[in-house]
Amino acid sequence: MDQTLEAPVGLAPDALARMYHLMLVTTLADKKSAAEAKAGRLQAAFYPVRGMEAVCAALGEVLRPEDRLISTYRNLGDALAKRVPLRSIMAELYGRTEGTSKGKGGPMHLQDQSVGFTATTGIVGAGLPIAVGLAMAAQMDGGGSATVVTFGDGATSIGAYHEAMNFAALWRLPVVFVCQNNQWGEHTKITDYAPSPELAQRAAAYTIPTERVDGFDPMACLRALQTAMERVRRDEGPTFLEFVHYRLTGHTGTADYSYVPKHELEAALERDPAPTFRRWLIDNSLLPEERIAEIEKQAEEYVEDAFAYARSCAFPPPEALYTDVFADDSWVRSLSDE
Ligand SMILES: Cc1ncc(C[n+]2csc(CCOP(=O)(O)OP(=O)(O)O)c2C)c(N)n1
Ligand SMILES: [Mg+2]
Repeated sequence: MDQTLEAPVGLAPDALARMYHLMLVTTLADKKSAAEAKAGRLQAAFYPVRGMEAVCAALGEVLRPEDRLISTYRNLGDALAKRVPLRSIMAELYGRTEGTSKGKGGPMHLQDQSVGFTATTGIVGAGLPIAVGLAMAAQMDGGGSATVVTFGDGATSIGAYHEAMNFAALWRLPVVFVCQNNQWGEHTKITDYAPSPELAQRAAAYTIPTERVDGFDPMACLRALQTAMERVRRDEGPTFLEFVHYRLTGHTGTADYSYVPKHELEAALERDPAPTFRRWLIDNSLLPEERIAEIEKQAEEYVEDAFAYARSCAFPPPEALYTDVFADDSWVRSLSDE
């Protein structure tokens, strides 16, 4: 794995600025959401994404509007990468009517069909067969678009993962598997549940091209994702990418994290994606410091605005209880008439 950031070849300053902005918004919104969860102000648990910012920023560069992204409960950065407005994300986490699912989905079901953020599932590993089905539909429609699915290291031990990999390989489906290896499955360390911590081997067994990538390095993440997306767009089948990083916080925004080995966490925090990227941009004169300051101001304002907006939105009224729950809810309504 590449441990040092390499200067990008032909990457426009705009792309670097966008990536830094997305990483920063993700970090700031994550910290604020965790604090709100601790204060009991969110409507459900919050699943921090700290440590995943580099992968999310790279996803933001490769995904096109027509592509679909399937995510997990740990989805803040993924949603931002697919251009779901932070206002709608936060309104959903606060359980308000202006949320992506009118406040009824919460973090486990964050989705925005209008931008191709197609589904989130709280069932570990369940996103993979959904992505494979969507990729198959895209293939039958003539191809060209990509389906990307993100999931944790723990998901690679789930049966649905293996069924999805087998099917995707056999049908050469246009899907990119993005494994966010943060080295923990809830409170269990990867070395305590996987005979080999190199999860890419599990995909290679299905003849799927794989790559292990330094998930703290935004440029390495970008290169790997670009290659995988090009393969999909050329109709050359699936790719499995294992992004190795580290969970920088507890499993949820309120969870205890004292069980993590101190030296491991300290080493991981040294590589905290947004500040590391910032230093690298300055040291390599890739963005002027004034531009960096401007991005930081914009990111802070964007986050502040989204939280204030979300808190100002109304909760769903009681009569909304049955709307959008059933495709045809007339039978439920008829019960109340009896
Ligand atoms: C099928 C299933 N089993 C167990 C759980 C409980 N659970 C929620 S998150 C989690 C850990 C998953 O770890 P990983 O896939 O590495 O994702 P991470 O939380 O680290 O992002 C578990 C076991 C669940 N949601 N679904
Ligand atoms: Mg994990």
